[in-house]
Amino acid sequence: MSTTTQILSSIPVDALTGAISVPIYQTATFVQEAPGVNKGYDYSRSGNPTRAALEEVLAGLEGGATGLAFASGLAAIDTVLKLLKSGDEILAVDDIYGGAYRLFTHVYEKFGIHIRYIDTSDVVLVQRSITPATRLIWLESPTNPTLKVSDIKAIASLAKAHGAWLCVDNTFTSPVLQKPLALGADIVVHSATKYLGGHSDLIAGAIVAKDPELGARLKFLQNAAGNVLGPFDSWLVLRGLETLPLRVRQQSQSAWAIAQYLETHEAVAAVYYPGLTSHPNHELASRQQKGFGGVISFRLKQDDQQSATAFLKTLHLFHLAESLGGVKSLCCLPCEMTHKSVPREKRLLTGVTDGFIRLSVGIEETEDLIADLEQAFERLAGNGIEAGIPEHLLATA
Ligand code: P1T
Repeated sequence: MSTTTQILSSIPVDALTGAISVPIYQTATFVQEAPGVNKGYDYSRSGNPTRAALEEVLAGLEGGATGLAFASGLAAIDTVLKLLKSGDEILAVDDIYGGAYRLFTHVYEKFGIHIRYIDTSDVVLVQRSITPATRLIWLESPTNPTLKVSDIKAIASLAKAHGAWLCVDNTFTSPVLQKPLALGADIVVHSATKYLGGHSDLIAGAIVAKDPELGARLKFLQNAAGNVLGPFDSWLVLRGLETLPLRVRQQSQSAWAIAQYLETHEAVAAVYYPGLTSHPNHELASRQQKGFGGVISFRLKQDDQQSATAFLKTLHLFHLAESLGGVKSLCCLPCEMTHKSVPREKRLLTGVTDGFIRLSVGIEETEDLIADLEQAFERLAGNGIEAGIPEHLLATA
């Protein structure tokens, strides 16, 4: 069955009225017939029918036993970390979303959880880095923002052999392009703010656990701390999911064309996109993913913040904003925006320079997006001040 058919057929029709759109149960509580006697719901933190419909679809899409919907991607990540206890260790990918880095390092380190960031695209390094204290291996694949790809299947068997959980942040590919649980991961998390929601109009997160017992532990933690997604936002994500395969297909096609365009552009020093044969993990990505997604990163030859900022400010269709995966194209400067909480020296080690640019490709026509980039390159070439060349040098140039 295709993913589109799977999504559309698994969203339930309302049993009471036949409504084809899941009703929004905007309620805090549910009236009980007698204490403890209810119709399956007692209080919306513990469970809500609109959220439950979404959670069911998420579990199905990722191929897991339990789906859980959260108030944000970070709330979902936070809940996975609560599986750990003091003295446990996390091995995490070194190129990681800045907010996840902040949560790991600045919140969980102080509770005695040790985090080591390594290049997980190197399986041998992962193997060497596991210690008896390693309880969780954390991957983003592809990573945010350098689009590095790690071998989920190989790392899953290492994790299993050492009694650690493997959690994959599947935000960048969505279940349309990659199914980490089928490759052996134990947990998948999402910033549902991105592709799953798809319209940049909500903040949401998701967890899918492969195993029902682990799912029940995560559900307990979610309810205990109250990190839930509200009914209306649950409905918005459900509605977004209906077009997920169509959006991701268009975004991937455009991104591939744009990555090729950028790679041959004289003003570009490097392009990071797993769909390019020049990408170091291209072969693995082709095997592991059904497509390469809608995010591309690149560096200008003038690899400094001033030039990159000038370039970003001249784009019209790519809006300068944090986030990704929505129908409208976005662009950002990770060093000042999404990855500001990662120390500069750590960022530079993973290649995220001060002039490093990230694009999130939307569903606009491919040629219009390329034309937008082209005019920005022309302005960069034609205008030394905007390109960051100091005025006193321009005078002598
Ligand atoms: O923003 P939130 O819904 O809490 O999700 C956090 C998150 C988790 N994982 C990945 C891979 C992410 O990219 C994010 C959020 N990222 C951005 C806001 C961004 O622009 O990169």
